Amino acid sequence: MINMTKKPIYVTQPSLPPLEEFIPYLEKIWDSKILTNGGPFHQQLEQALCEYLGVEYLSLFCNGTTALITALQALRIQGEVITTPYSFVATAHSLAWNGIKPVFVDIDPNTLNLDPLKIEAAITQKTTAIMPVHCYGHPCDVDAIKKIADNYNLRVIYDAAHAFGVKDKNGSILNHGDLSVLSFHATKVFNTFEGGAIVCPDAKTKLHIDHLKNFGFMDEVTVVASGINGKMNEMQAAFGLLQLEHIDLALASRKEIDALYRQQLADVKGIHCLNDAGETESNYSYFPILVQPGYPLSRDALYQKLKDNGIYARRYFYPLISDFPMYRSMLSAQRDNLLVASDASSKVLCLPIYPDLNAESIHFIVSLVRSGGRK
Ligand code: T4K
Repeated sequence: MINMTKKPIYVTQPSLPPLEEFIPYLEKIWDSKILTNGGPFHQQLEQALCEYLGVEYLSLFCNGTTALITALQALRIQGEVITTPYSFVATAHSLAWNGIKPVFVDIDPNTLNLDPLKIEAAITQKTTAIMPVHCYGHPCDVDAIKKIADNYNLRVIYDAAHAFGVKDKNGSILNHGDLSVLSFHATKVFNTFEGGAIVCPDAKTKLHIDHLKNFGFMDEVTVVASGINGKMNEMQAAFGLLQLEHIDLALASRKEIDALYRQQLADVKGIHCLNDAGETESNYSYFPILVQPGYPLSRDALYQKLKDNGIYARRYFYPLISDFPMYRSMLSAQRDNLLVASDASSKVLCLPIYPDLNAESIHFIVSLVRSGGRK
């Protein structure tokens, strides 16, 4: 079997609505000449997303990283923050940009999310918060994390960059913690080219965050905080509104791809498909497999084999954040503190998943994985 399309297949490809559907939005922007600073599309998207996601308040941002940095500012987090090494590097960088020391704690082998059983041992006098990640959109153990946070008077900021639309038995996963931060980057389930949002528990917090993302301006002449420029512009917001019209179809298509992979890889010795973490609604944002010892190829050999055949799977998350030069000398970054994360990081491979990935491509990818060591 060969890659019939001959086109490279990447780990993801953004969903784009038909271009002609975007033109009327652009015409409105051209007419109004309102390009940014909380314009009409920005307001509409905030409201539409609150309704769609099942959250009360949300503040849009230019990207997820600026939103994370601002979320930490909003809660005036300082000192040390407990976080996961098994994530995209922006999680720890957002702490570093605030002068906060990330303290890495190992992950749960089943969910690959921060392991609540290991959090308490890492708490010191300087700990002020926990920043867990709902990795691949699979929810963290939010109840256990809340218990620890309540006991030690810590704040919780969820990096929910992967968790658009995910629900648990109580509704949106984004309602947990003090704040949750989304990414709407091109590679995410819901994208606004670049973009992000902070989900806020109340109107007062949202107002504070709205000020912070606009230099701290409250009105024309009043600056109430040393804010930043984190605003989403009107073109991104308009695109988001259009994307929302197509999101249910996109999620349904992801669900089918996820099911197809699971079905066709179920009997492959040494390939473990990561399961959900008890969510009632998933977003199928990634398709991580763990390449175990029983498989004839190493993870990196399989990665290379796929690549040689035009399939660009990705090793999210390898290397661990704690292995990057700016973090690796920290005590908490040492490998013996992060055994589960190190193991997962050496075995994981995210297979391509996106709404337009066709059945033929999936069969091709599966055939390469199934054929293991064979050429
Ligand atoms: N927290 C977490 C847990 C995150 O995962 C992220 C971002 C953040 C925070 C920060 O949020 P943002 O500030 O980004 O909003 C990608 C994304 O750039 C990054 O947003 C994402 N996580 C991370 C997991 O993945 P790379 O370095 O893998 O991106 P790149 O450019 O290699 O893209 C992967 C593939 O996607 C490409 O091979 C082709 C395809 N692609 C990519 C882009 C950008 C397209 O088809 N079109 C595109 O426009 O980081």
